[in-house]
Amino acid sequence: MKIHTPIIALFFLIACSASAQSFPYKLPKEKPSIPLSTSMERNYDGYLAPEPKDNELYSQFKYTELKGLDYNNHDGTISRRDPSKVIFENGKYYVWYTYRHTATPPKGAASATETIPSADWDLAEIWYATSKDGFTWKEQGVAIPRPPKPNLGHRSVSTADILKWKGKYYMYYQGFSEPSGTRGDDCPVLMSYATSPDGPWTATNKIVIPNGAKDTWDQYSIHDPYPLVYKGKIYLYYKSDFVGRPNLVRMQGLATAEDPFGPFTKNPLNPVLNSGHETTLFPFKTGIAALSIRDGNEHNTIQYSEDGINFNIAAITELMPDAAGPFIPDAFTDTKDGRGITWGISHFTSVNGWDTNHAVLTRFDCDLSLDVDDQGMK
Ligand code: AAL
Repeated sequence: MKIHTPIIALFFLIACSASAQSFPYKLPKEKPSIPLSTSMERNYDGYLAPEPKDNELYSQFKYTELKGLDYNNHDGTISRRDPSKVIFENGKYYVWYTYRHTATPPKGAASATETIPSADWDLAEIWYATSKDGFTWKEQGVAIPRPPKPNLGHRSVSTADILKWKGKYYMYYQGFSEPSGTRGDDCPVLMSYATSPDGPWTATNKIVIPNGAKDTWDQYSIHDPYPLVYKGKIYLYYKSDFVGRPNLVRMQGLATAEDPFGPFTKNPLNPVLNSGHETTLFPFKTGIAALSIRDGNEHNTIQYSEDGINFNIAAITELMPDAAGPFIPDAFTDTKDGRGITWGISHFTSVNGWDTNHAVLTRFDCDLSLDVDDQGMK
């Protein structure tokens, strides 16, 4: 084959320029002006800091068993799960949670009776505990009981979260009027209010966040209500399930209100988070950060949005706290400089899914605070 000298020269030139354009040995901090692969473009243009240690929203999670709560030797008859945020009032920490104490562990919807639970959160009440140090807790008993039939929630009340607004306390929670699992995990959100975190709580016995219209993403369930105060309003995040079992796709929406009794307006861009299961969010700098924990393409991420609506992945992590209820000192202060979180209460379930026999509350610690350095020191 005859090769012309000018063609050889051209190959030589291309080879030289390619090696001149290779990535240098030391990874540049700024995006270098050379052609980049999609992956390296993302490394500079994406939302993630190049290294977790440089990323304020990166953390790993440490777990510590709580002291003071009895589980009947973990025989499945006592369960505590889905903790609320932790708040600090009257010189102590408070947490609310789903409490089930039944004669048997859950047996599925087909076997459910007035006394046999279908699911771990069936035949449950909302109980609370207090603590001086966040490790040893004293169970205080029921905060919100199941109301008598035919009130909404007479079958089970579960998965509560707390709002403090103008000096009063508002509890949002799931209210089941049939055993969970009968069709799906269907329920609306109810609300009770009190002038003290110790109660007594008054139930409104009304749906406060209604299900979506037929054929919309949140038509069947509104789960995991999670209120924060942001931009002068109540920003209440929630989870719903597309389609229905066995093909649930879980995403999270936002509903806002100017009054704890509502009306709540669902955000037109819902769902605002395409992943996660239970809701865990907190004010961070001028925006809102979210833990996207168990389900979806973006599970195991920590996300950030400047407006509480448009979230981007800020960090990828692992072993995240299920159903985390963090202690958020500025959850209700309408801060414009959110400081983040360092600990909270989450749960471990004995088996994932409907078959969960029982769940236990645990403490988690993390470094998602702007007030601690990488070693967790102030
Ligand atoms: C939890 C939460 C809701 C569901 C069930 C109990 O993890 O998402 O509360 O209804 O599972």
